[in-house]
Amino acid sequence: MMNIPLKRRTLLRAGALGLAGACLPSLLPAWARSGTQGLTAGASPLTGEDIHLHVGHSRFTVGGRSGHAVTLNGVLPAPLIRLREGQKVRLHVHNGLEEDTSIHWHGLILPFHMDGVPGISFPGIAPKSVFTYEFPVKQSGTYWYHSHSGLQEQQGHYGPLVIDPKDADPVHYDREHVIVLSDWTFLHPHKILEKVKQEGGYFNRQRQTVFGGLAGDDPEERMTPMERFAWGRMRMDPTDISDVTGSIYTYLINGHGPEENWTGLFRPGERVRLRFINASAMTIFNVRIPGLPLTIVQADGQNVKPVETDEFQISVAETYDVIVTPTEAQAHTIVAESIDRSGLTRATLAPRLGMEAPVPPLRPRPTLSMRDMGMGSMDHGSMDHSGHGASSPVKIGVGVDMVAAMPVDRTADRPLGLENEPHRVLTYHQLTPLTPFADMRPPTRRIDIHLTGNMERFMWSFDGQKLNEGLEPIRLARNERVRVRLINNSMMNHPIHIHGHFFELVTGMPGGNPVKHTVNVMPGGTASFDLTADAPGDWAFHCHLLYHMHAGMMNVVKIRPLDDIAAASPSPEDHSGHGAHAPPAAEAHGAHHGHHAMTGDDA
Ligand SMILES: [Cu+2]
Repeated sequence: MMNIPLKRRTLLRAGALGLAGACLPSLLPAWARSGTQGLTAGASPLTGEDIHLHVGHSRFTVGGRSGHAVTLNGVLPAPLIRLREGQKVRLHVHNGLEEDTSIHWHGLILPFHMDGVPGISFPGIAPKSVFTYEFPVKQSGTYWYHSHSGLQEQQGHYGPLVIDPKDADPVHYDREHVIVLSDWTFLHPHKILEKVKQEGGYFNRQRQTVFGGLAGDDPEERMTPMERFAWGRMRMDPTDISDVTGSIYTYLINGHGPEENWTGLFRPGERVRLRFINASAMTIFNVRIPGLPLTIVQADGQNVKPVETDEFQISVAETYDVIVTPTEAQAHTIVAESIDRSGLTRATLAPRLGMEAPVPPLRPRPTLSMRDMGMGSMDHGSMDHSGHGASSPVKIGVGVDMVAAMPVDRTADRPLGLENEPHRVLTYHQLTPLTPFADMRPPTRRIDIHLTGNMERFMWSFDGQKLNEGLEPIRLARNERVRVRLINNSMMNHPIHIHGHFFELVTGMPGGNPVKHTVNVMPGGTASFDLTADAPGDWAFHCHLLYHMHAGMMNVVKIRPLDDIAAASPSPEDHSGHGAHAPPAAEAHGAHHGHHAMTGDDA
C-alpha cells in the first residue's frame, strides 16, 4: 500500500473555485467528501483504543432539500472507524437522543453482550447515557456498524468500519476508497411503515421521474397476454420487487445524491481498492463501472480468490471489496441502480475533481418469473396457493400468502433482473475463499428455516411466526456444526444475517464455500449455509431489510453452554444505572424495553 500525501493545496484550490462537490456541507466526514484522495490522505478515521461516538439529531441536505437525520458525531454516513487486527477497542457511545439507541458492529466476532441488539444482547442505551463496548479485534476486512433500535438506521445511523490485517494484506492496492451505499428519504420511517402496512405494494405503484432517465417503461407490456392473465388471476404484481422504492428514496453514495456526484480521485495506472458497503435500510443495488472490469477480492470482510466481473448485485448489509485499475486520465461513473430500477445513484472516479463520465439511463424494469415463485425450473405452471408445497411444514394462512412448491437452490443463479445482461455478472458460485474455512467437519444435522410473508399485508416472519409471537428460538449446542437451509416462500429477496458468526455458504464449488455473514436468498429459492456454533450466547438472526425485521422476520439463536460472563467489563461511564454493564446472561433477558418474550428462559 502506497502512502499518498495529502494534497492540501489542491483541495483548497478546488474549494476556492467552488467546483461541484468541494463546497458541500460539513455534515460529511472527510473520507466521504467529494474529491477525496482516498483513505490514506487525510480521511481522519477514528482509530486507537478509545473511540467516542455521539448519537444525536442533525439536518441532512441532499438534492437541495434538507431533513431530519439521526447521526453519529454529526455526520452522515457516520465516521469511518479504522482498527487493526489484534488490538483492543473501547467504543463509548453517548446517547444524545430522547429515545434508546444502540450500535451493532455488523460482521464482528465479539462476546455476545457487546453485539448491540436491544433485548437480545443487552438492554440498549437509554437517553442521555453512555454505554461502552469493549472487545478484542480478532479479524480484518471491510465491515460497518448501525443502530439496532427502532428504525434509526433509516434516518442515518450507519457508518463504515475497516480493520487492517495484523500481517501483510494479501490484497495489493495503491489507493482505497470506502463506498457506502444507502437509501435516504424525507419521509419519516414510521410513515413508511404505515403506508406499506396499509398496502404492501404502495411505493411500487408510485410513478416518478428519476435521475438518469424516465422510468416510463412498462414491463407488463413486454409480457404475453397469457402471462398477464396468470399474474392477474393470482392478484399479484410481477413488478413488485421492492417494498420501498425510488419514489421516495434518494440513493446515496457516501452521503451524496446523484446530482452531488461524489468523486474519488485516482492516478492512471493505480490499483484502486473500492470497499463497497450496502448500508441501506431496504435497497438492494446493482453496481457497475462502465468501461472498467471489477476484480472482486473480498466479500463480507472475508478475502476471496480474485474474480473478474462487470457487474455485481450487493444485497442489504453485504460488503464487497473490488479492485479497479483505470489506466487512462479519464473519468468513470460508478453506477448503483436499485434492484427494481425505480432509481439509481452515481459517483465518479476521476483523476481530477470536476470531471465526469456519461451516466447510463435506467435499464428496463425487471419482472418476476415462475422461478421467483418457487416453481423451480418449471416455467409453465401455476403457483401453489393450496399450501401443499413440497412437504412444507408451513401452511398458507393469514401471515403466509405463498408456499414455494418446488424451491431450488439459487446460489448459482444470476441475481434478479441481471439474468440477460450481455456482460459478466457475479454469482455466489464464483466466490471461493482465499483460505479455507477453519472448521472442516461436516454438519451433523440440518435445520430448515422458511422465510414467510404476506406481501400485501406486509407481514414477515420465519416459519410463519413472528418474533415475540410464539416463535421458538433456534437452539444450538456449543461448537455444534449445523447446516441451515433457508427456504424462501416469498417473491422477494431476503438478505439473511446472523450475528456473531460467519458461515460457509454452501455452493459445492471445487474452490470451496465462500465465508459470509449475510446471504441474499432469492425469491422462491433456497440457500444453505454451514455454521460452527462457536460463540456462546444469544444472537440475533434476521432479514436485514429493515422493515421486514421490524415486522417480525427475526429470531434468536441461543448457543449453550455459556461462559461465565458475570464478571465481564462493567462500563464505568454510565450515568443512569440503565444499560450500565453487561448483565449476567440470566438477567440479560427481559431486563428492559419490552422484549421479554423474544428471549424467554434459558435451557
Ligand atoms: Cu446486522
